[in-house]
Amino acid sequence: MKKDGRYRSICCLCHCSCGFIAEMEGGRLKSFQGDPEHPANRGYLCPKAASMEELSRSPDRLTTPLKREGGRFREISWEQAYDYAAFRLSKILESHGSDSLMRCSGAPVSYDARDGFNYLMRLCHSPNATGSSSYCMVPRVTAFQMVAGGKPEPDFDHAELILLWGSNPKETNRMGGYCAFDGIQKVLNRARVRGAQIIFIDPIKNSSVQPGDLWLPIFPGSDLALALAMLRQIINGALYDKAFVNTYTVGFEELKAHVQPYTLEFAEKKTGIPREKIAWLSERFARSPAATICEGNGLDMYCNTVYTVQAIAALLGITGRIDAPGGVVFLPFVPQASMNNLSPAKMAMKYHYPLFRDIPFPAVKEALLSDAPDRPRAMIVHHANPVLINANSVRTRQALRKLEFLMVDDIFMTATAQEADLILPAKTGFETYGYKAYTSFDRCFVAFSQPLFDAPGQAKSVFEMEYEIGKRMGFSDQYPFHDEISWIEYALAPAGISFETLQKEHLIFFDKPITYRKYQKTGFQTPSGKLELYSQRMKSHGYSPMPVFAEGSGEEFVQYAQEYPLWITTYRPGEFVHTKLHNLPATAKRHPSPILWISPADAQTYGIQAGDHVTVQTPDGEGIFLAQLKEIPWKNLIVLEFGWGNPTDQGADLNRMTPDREWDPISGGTPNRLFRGKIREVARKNDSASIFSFGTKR
Ligand SMILES: Nc1nc2c(c(=O)[nH]1)N[C@H]1C(S)=C(S)[C@@H](COP(=O)(O)OP(=O)(O)OC[C@H]3O[C@@H](n4cnc5c(=O)[nH]c(N)nc54)[C@H](O)[C@@H]3O)O[C@H]1N2
Ligand SMILES: Nc1nc2c(c(=O)[nH]1)N[C@H]1C(S)=C(S)[C@@H](COP(=O)(O)OP(=O)(O)OC[C@H]3O[C@@H](n4cnc5c(=O)[nH]c(N)nc54)[C@H](O)[C@@H]3O)O[C@H]1N2
Ligand code: SF4
Ligand SMILES: [Mo]
Repeated sequence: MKKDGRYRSICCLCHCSCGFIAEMEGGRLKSFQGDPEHPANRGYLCPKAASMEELSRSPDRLTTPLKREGGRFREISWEQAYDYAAFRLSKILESHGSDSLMRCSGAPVSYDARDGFNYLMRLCHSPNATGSSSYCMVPRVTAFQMVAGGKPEPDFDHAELILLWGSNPKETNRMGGYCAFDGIQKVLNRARVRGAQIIFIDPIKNSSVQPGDLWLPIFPGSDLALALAMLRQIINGALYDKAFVNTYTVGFEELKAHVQPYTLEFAEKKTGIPREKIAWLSERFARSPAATICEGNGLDMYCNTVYTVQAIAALLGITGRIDAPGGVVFLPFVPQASMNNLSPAKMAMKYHYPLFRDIPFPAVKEALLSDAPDRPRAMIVHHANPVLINANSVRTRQALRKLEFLMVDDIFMTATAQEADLILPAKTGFETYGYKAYTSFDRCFVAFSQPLFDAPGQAKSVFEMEYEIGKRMGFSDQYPFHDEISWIEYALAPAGISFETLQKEHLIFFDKPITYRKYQKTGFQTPSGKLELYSQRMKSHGYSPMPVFAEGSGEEFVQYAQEYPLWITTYRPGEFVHTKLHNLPATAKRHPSPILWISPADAQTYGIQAGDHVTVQTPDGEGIFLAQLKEIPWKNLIVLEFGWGNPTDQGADLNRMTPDREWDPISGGTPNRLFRGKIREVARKNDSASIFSFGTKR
């Protein structure tokens, strides 16, 4: 039990890793506040932080290892669990080789999530990684890597024009976790006070839009048309940075010829943005003395994500804004030990997605369902919920059942854990030691996190589980850590930070000031050393070297248009993080059910009132959602909420309804954000209809 007193730590509920100060009394959390000295949030905490103690004390927590036996889970001891895991994994490796093992991880919200079971993969000679990367950030990183050799981050503090392109930082705080010194909320307000213009490119007026900002509504998944038309306007209007383009880019002439078909008329038709507005935006962006683009997750989860962001990177490129003040900048990072240093090129199945860092989960799924010879036979799911987060959860479940061994470590019984052969109960970041390294426009820094609460039951740190299983597989001499403290020591050794120093200092800053225009000395980290507006790398792997227009939803929608008149896109509410927190009283009270947003005009057409329970059907499945009216500038476009569907909540699993037949050819991401559907049933409170409850019909 924690002694009474004040403790500094970091919140592990989302990527932002905000600093907070807790006051503990009698082993309970007496009060907590944002840490005013922590540069990622400067005292700000979002409402989710109020769930930290509930998370630790939830009666839903997994408290003991569970083994599947005859279709049921049986409680077993840790010794039995370690022996069983080691035996199954060793056997499968022996029979099928190192490629038969795969690690599936979720969004790297904490470094426990990033690193757990990764060293074991290395010791098993398996670089096979899958998870949520095809939906989250990595497609964008891949696109920037092709053009610029890395992922630069927006220099908000020096920008005169900020395009928030598919990004909703008020709800998601996304940039707080990556690079905004003082936290994104303060950074954007600073920009507004300074007189910078903020433009949101977004299908809906998201909650980050403030009075004075401009919102440009765009049809979901059509951003590629906008970016291509902007490239054409800027190139044809000679508004690009000629000196920069001449010296530091390759492929400009090819790009110029390539974008000619992408006229304003074309873009207007695809995006719904009037042509004059697109012309204005192109000129406004090109002529701005310092313009930046913060591309968000709103661009991921379409069939055209990588090409879209490749076009956005080209926009930043031809206007000379990459690594320039007020543009997007390559930031230094705290050096850390890599857990799995095996070459991703060696991954089994890698040849299908040669430019992508991981193996896209949809591809893993198809390999399993088709009994492909290079499919994985054993999977370790760590800190992830692949059943609920991938398109078509029915087929995801079927695929996981094809594995010879599925091991899941989690804190709750999730939709994925239900499929496991072995479930290991994990400690949360509020119950273990941990750390986070941050980059920012001021300096990089590392923050310490420490246990506040006792873990429930027998829950353990993932690093202890990993070591104990590794030891039984014969790797004890090769492990550089055996618990979370030795893991921190190992991970931070390259930075010269010991556990003891970190514990004492809590925040350690690195004097690595950011620098601009590094390319003048070192070139860009691309094969040509220049910005690649024409990517030979993409061409050599059979892709188009320049972004070609493709529909965000893929092509199959044509087939369904008649029977399913609605377009559906999805959103995530600020109260939750993906499939997490729905079962905790504080969040559940504020947001008790999955929401459907519909425009007043469509609501009238379909006879829907706010508060109705609406069954929405797609070609793949259906779910029940609570109707709310919302300003949506398109006819027949509705918005559904993502994240429900665990056995611990009563909500509709949105990905029971999403299609997994088409995907982005480069990143493997399915169009989880754009698919066809129809209203099947509407129930009003006083109806006797049985659907006046939530849940997914299986
Ligand atoms: N349709 C649709 N699909 C989407 C999205 C969408 O917007 N719409 N969003 C996509 C995006 S951007 C992402 S990042 C993915 C998210 O994909 P995931 O990261 O796989 O989803 P999470 O719900 O965050 O799953 C994390 C799991 O870790 C568990 N967990 C929490 N804390 C701990 C801990 O301390 N230790 C361990 N071992 N486990 C813990 C949680 O209980 C949960 O089951 O979903 C993607 N899928
Ligand atoms: N509270 C909370 N915070 C989170 C998370 C969470 O689940 N909950 N998840 C974390 C994770 S893993 C991620 S990836 C980030 C995501 O954080 P962000 O990058 O901010 O992304 P989203 O909130 O998914 O979507 C941002 C905006 O994109 C818009 N959008 C949707 N489709 C399109 C489109 O086709 N074009 C354009 N231009 N815009 C579109 C949406 O309407 C939304 O307003 O948030 C992180 N922070
Ligand atoms: S933004 Fe994320 S890290 Fe910060 S307080 Fe909220 S949940 Fe915690
Ligand atoms: Mo994400």
